Amino acid sequence: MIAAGQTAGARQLAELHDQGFTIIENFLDPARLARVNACYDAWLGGHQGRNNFEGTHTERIYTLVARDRIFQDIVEDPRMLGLCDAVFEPNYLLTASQAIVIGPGETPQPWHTDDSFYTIPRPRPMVSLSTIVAMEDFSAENGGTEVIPGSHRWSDAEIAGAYGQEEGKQAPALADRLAALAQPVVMPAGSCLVFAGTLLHRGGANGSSRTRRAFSNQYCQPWARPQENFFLAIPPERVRAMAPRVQSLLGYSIHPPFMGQVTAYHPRTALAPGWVPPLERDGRNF
Ligand SMILES: O=C(O)CCC(=O)C(=O)O
Repeated sequence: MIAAGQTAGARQLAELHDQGFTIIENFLDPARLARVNACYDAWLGGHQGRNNFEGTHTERIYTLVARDRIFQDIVEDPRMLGLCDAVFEPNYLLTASQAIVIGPGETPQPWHTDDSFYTIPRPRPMVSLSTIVAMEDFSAENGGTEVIPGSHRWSDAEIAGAYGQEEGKQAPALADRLAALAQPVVMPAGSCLVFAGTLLHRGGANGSSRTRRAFSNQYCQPWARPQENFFLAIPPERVRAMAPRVQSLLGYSIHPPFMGQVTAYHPRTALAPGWVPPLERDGRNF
């Protein structure tokens, strides 16, 4: 509900700070939903999860942003970048981009946060911001994401016993607390859940007879190391054809004064056709 005089973006930003998550309704219109579903139809059948975290009944498609133009358009959606602008320093980055398709019979993922590898003491501001876009209606039965509202404010001590533990393996008092607080995110297809990298969440169990299609784009501060190494994952010829904003999100940008430089040049220069790294130009080894 948007209060009088409040924009959707302002309401979402307030929710993000207050409860650790928010939802952008109608993030994908029917045309985009159809396009993404067509991509999934063509591509699924590849990378099966290898462990309880990836999900043994879950299929993932990594480096989604580079696989079709539609994902580049989605990554730079102004509603999402508006939230990133409000949370991060300029020149923020994409840190992950993947499809997550939870199959029937999947068990709940371990509770986790998405920026735990940035070992700055908690509670702290988020270093990353995650999205989960529902490609079909999310419910408590079909593996819809579950969140622990307010856990983005938990301390290291509070979160320690919850993090990464499989269902039933936490200390009983904590397991009870998590069970009491856990909230399934019920939202229609096309909605986008946005949450702080510091928020406890997990993919839910899928007790339905169908897969639960979704994808996750994640953004991080310009000084944080991204999870996916897009420089190696995406050939420069592909990056060259992308929009300047997407190139910047992939790391072809400078965080002033010189983070991201390539032998003292802007990384965008490395996208020029025929570019030779300065290191190799004069043929001298030194
Ligand atoms: O698929 C989901 O709903 C959540 C997945 C997730 O949190 C993850 O894989 O890090």
